[in-house]
Amino acid sequence: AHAAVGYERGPNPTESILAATRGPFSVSDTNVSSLLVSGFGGGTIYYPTDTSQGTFGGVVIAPGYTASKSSMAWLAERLASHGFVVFNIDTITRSDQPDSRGRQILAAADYLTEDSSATVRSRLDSSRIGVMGHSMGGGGTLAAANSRPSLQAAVPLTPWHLDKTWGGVQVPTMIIGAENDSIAPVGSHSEPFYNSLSSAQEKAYLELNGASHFAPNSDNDTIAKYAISWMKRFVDDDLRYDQFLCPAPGRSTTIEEYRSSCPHS
Ligand code: 9J3
Ligand code: ZN
Repeated sequence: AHAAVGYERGPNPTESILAATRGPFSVSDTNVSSLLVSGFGGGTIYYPTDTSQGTFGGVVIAPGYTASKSSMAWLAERLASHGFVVFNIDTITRSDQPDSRGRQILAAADYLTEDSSATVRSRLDSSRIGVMGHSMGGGGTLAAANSRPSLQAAVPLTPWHLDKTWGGVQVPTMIIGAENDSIAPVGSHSEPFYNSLSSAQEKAYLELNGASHFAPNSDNDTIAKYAISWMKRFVDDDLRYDQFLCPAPGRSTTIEEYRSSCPHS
């Protein structure tokens, strides 16, 4: 046991809490119209209704090429139910490229912290923001982390980007790749991205066993468990989640391989 050192929210985590499709917090949501924002395409903010435990960290999620926010809604709501204010965004156009998606993630983070409703902002700790995205949105997640080192955590999901070198990223980053991804094959995307993270003190690479490029687009307990644990560990500094990250999990029916900087300091 240890004294609380971070921004712990919610009960002591267990495997079964993380495996459930909903976490311990009730969640409400509010839509942000694309017509009322600039720099990204609007979206849906999911937030815990609870106001009794203090503020929550924030997470911005971006979709992949041709996709809309609906493709990531399962994860946005699930993450919020563990105690995060989650902004699941649309991009300006569905064909925006990864670097543009990265700028849009940052514009959405700024909207969340500065311009969102009083209901949302009263629940948000604007100094603790993480970023996620799928495919080109995962490439955008790397780009966002590279350009804003003050972000607390990044989780690119089956990320796609033409740039294979991310040695400037200092943000704690967990890359989740899929073994059978033929659109962003791990050998030319996730694995070189992970191997290039020479400036990130805290990093992990999770490869989903037998999974496709589109694994992040529907309920996936492995993605949820590790993405939530990473956000809890680094957005909330919640050391209770170290047990799921270190020592690194071994190969299993759902995990092809896992590499990391364990132990996380
Ligand atoms: O799902 C993605 O964002 C895909 C990346 C992709 O289709 O790249 C080909 C141009
Ligand atoms: Zn591999």
